[in-house]
Amino acid sequence: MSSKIAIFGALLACHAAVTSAHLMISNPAVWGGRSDELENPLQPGNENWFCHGQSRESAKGQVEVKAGGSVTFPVLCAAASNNPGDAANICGNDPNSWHNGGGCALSIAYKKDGVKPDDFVMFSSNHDCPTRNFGSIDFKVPANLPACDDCVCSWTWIPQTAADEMYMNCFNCKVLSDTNGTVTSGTYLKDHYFAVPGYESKGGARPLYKNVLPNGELKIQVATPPASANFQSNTTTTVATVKPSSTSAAVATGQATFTPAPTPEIKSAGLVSFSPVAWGLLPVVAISSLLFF
Ligand SMILES: *[C@@H]1O[C@H](CO)[C@@H](O)[C@H](O)[C@H]1NC(C)=O
Ligand SMILES: *[C@@H]1O[C@H](CO)[C@@H](O)[C@H](O)[C@H]1NC(C)=O
Ligand SMILES: [Cu+2]
Repeated sequence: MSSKIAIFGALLACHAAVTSAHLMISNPAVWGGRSDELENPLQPGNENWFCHGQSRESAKGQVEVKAGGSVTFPVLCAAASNNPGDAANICGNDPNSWHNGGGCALSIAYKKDGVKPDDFVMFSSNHDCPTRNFGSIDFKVPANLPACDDCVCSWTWIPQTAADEMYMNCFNCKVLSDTNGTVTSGTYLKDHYFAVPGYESKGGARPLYKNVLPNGELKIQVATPPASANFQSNTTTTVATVKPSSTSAAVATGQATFTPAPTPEIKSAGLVSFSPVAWGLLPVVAISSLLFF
C-alpha cells in the first residue's frame, strides 16, 4: 500500500516539474548546446520528440568516439551543465533528476543530414545511469564500430522510477576506428524507444535497458567495403583449399592453386590416404587372431 502511494507520489512530482528538472548530457557537441530544455523527457505525442526537437546547427564540434575505447559524459541536471564538478550539490536537492537511476545507451546514425529515428543502431549500454552523485558515465565502444568523419550519435535514458518517459539528446560524433564498413545488423534504437507513439518497446511495460540489453558494448555486425574485402578474399581462398571437396577447390581462383598448402591440409590428406590401408589390415588382424586361437 505504502509503496503504491510512493510510486504515485513520484509520478506526480515528475509531471509537476517537467520544465525544471531531470537529466541531460553535457557537451558542446550536443544538439541544443547546453539549453536547459534538454533535460526534459520526451513528451508522448509531441512532434518534436526526436533528438529533442533540436538540430545540428546549435552544436559546436564533435565528440570523438574511439572504437575499442570508451566515451564519457557527465549525466546531470541542466542547472549543473556548465559546472559538472559541482553537480552533486547542484542536482542533489532535486528529487526528479535522479529517478533512482536507470539505464542509458548510446546509438549512432551513419549519416550527417536527414537523420530519422530508424537510422540509429545502439552500440553501448550502461545499466547504472545516472549515478547518485551525478558523475560521469562511461560507455564502452565496440572494437569494430566503423569509422565515420561526420555522424550523428544519441544518448537515451530510461529512468528507473518515473512516469512512462524517455530522454534523448543527439550530438555530433566522429568515430576513430581501424574498421571501414557498413553496419549490417545490431540492436536498433527503434526497437528500444520507450513511451514514444508509433514505436513498440521491447521488454515489457518498462523496458529498462538492464532488463533487455547487456551492460557495456553492444554487438554489431559490419560489412567491409571492396577495398578491404580484397584482403579478405585472399584469406577466404586459402580456407577453401583446405576443404576436402574438389568442387569447392575448383571455385577458388587460379591464384589459389599456388597458395602453399597449410599444415592442417597435409595432416588431413594423410589420414584419408591411410584409411584404405587400415581397412586392408583388418582381415589380416582377423586372420591372425583366428590363428592365435
Ligand atoms: C579506411 O579508409 C580510410 C580512408 O578512405 C583509409 O585511409 C584507411 O586506410 C582505411 N582503413 C582500412 C583498415 O581499410
Ligand atoms: C590479395 O590479392 C590481390 C589481388 O590478387 C593482391 O593485389 C593483394 O596484394 C593480395 N593481398 C594479400 C594480403 O595477399
Ligand atoms: Cu521525470
